[in-house]
Amino acid sequence: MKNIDSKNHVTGKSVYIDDIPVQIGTLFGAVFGSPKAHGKIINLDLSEAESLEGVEKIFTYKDIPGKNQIGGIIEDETLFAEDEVDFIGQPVAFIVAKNEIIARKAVKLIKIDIEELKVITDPREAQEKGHLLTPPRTFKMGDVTNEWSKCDYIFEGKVENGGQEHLYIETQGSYAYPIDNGSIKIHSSTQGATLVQKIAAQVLGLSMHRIEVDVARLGGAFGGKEDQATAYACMAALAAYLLQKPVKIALHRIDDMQMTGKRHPYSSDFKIGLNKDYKILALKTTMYQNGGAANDLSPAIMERTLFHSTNVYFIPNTEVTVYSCKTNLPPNTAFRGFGAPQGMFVIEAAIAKAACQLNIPTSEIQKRNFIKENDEFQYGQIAENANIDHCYKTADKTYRIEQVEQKIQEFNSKNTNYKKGMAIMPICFGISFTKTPMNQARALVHIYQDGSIGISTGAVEMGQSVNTKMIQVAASVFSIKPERIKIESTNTTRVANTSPTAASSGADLNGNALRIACNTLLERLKGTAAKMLSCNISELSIENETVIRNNKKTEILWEQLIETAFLDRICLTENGHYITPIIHFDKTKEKGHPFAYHVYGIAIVTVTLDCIRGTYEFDDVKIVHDFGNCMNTIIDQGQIEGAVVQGIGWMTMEELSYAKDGRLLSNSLSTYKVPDIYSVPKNIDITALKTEGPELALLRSKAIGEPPFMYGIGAYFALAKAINAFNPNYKIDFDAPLTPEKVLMRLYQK
Ligand code: LUZ
Ligand code: MOS
Repeated sequence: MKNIDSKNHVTGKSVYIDDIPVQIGTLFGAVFGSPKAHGKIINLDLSEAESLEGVEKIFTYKDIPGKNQIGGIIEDETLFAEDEVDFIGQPVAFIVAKNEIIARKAVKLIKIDIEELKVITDPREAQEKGHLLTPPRTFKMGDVTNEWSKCDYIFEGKVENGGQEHLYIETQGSYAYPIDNGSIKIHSSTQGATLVQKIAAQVLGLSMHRIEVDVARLGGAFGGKEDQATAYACMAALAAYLLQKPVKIALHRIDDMQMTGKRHPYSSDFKIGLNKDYKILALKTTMYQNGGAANDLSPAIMERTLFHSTNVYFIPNTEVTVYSCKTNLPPNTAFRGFGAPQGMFVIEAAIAKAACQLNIPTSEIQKRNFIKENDEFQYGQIAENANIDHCYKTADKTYRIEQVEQKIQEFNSKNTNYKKGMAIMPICFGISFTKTPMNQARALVHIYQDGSIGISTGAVEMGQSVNTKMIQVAASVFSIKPERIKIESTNTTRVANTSPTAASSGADLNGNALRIACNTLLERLKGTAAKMLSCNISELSIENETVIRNNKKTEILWEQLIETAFLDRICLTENGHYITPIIHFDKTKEKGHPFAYHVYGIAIVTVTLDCIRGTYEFDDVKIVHDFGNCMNTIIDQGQIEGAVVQGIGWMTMEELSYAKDGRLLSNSLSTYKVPDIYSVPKNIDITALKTEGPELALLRSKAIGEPPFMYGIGAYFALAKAINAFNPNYKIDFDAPLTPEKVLMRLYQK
């Protein structure tokens, strides 16, 4: 099945927040954000803005009837600043006006006096001064301290990775209006409908049942709307509630870029020890996460960094610590990979450094240390179906790694101004929310009298095609045409208490809830058919919209079956509830079995570098990926291609730049470069590893959203190799993104 929305997307018919036909009298909101990164608010003068013709009202924290608090994990973030501001763009006031132009004009008329305090943007500086968002956490296995003496080689180094702007095409926004009985309906561009419902209720001082949140689809999210859509939904809801009028907000790009958090930059130190057979014996890492001014999802992201800090390797002695540092930047947040890319970049850097110093190919270390069946991850989970060696061998057989290397060497020996480089990037990503209680979902299925079906789940469609997969699930359980099935919007009154659609597990969790609901209905329908045929349920199945009895077609077709069931007063509605079995984690020991399963894969990344200009083109990304039993090849290939390009962007182009005063300098697409059609690899080859897939994946089809992002990390190491081929003085260092400017400096560094 193709993505069911594809035609409407390309013809512009799909409706996003800003396209919802508005009610008469709808007002428009704009946010006044702090112009300073840190300070005490001495005076806020709204008078001039308030007197602007067309301004309805300006809201501040003083107007909040409930709690001025939107922190999701830890209550440390206000909706509107009270006496202090902690980052530039931090919402201080919300202007509601007759139209958007007036609202934006009024923003400029607000005057604020701020007594400035010291601005910190560097996580190490924050840590030194004791500015931490949460206490540090350490994952340990074996005994690092006593292992160093057994190592033949020890290498140390420092790693920097930048943040990343989500750049969802649809910016943050929401549309809220009063409905009956003092309730509020919110259309929000959020990954987490229930989170918006819960926090909006808290801000308004209402119970959750007074708030209905509806999500049709998002124009992209990538994690940027797991937590950070909430503030804008709350602002619109607050104004709608207090004014009893419809209120809409949709951020302009430049405001969205300045005000919202991004992927976390980290600064890290590593120490790695190997024996003379290149077995990694010990790894010690300390990472400083730049959390921004409030927790947001940083504690959970820190946790996933720890989980993935050994990537796909078995390292018997490890000690990894992450500090979550409080700085005066917008609170950084979820972004595809959720801390894992940062952890994986560090271990790959450590291995690359060792290989560089030992003058051997990086793959010689990588392949000797792949995790094997029944090895223990440093968090206690035992590796099952550990496919990475299988991936490597398949990649070698399919793509001939040695030949790729030889060709590169030949090219490099014949060319002086162009050099090629190659890197192998293996991945291992754990599937499940690391917070066990979040791994639950529900789905609601109505079969209508005419045999058509409406399904609702907690999953949010954000371009990843989860809706298409949901229809596939229902169609396959009932064995009916997908055209009979409609997927409804994600709505808190139909499916309650949802986890955000995140952690690559939207399809697994919601699809399994849906499968359970559909199976229950199917059994009921078979009961009706058994009555019609006076036979046993066990003789019956439905195939291609026809009731089958003992492998023979009967006269009973789907529509007739449904009509009969309805007249027989059979309930044609069902709710399914799914929880991921097995998983658990004990934070006091930092051990457990947090993941339903792992996704493995390997990418071979090659690049051609123009050594005069410092510019480069990625030639090939050749991938062997463990899809399990892939339920939709087109969709999953699309996810991999997008993820690879996004990963390459993070590693090589996308450079967030902040001034010392905390101002984001790269606040538009002219100063922040994302991959475009010219910078995507010339060729992305994807080979599916032949496996049957884990039972805990939806229809044995493994989660796809985040894991392939990490293939992009290979881009850094491929580029470093190419630089080294031109400039032998260049000793690999780790300072991502490796932009053309940085590449050029390294090409000619002495
Ligand atoms: N969000 C979350 C995530 O709340 N918990 C997670 O474990 C996670 N993992 C990946 C992406 N988003
Ligand atoms: Mo996410 S990074 O919202 O799965």
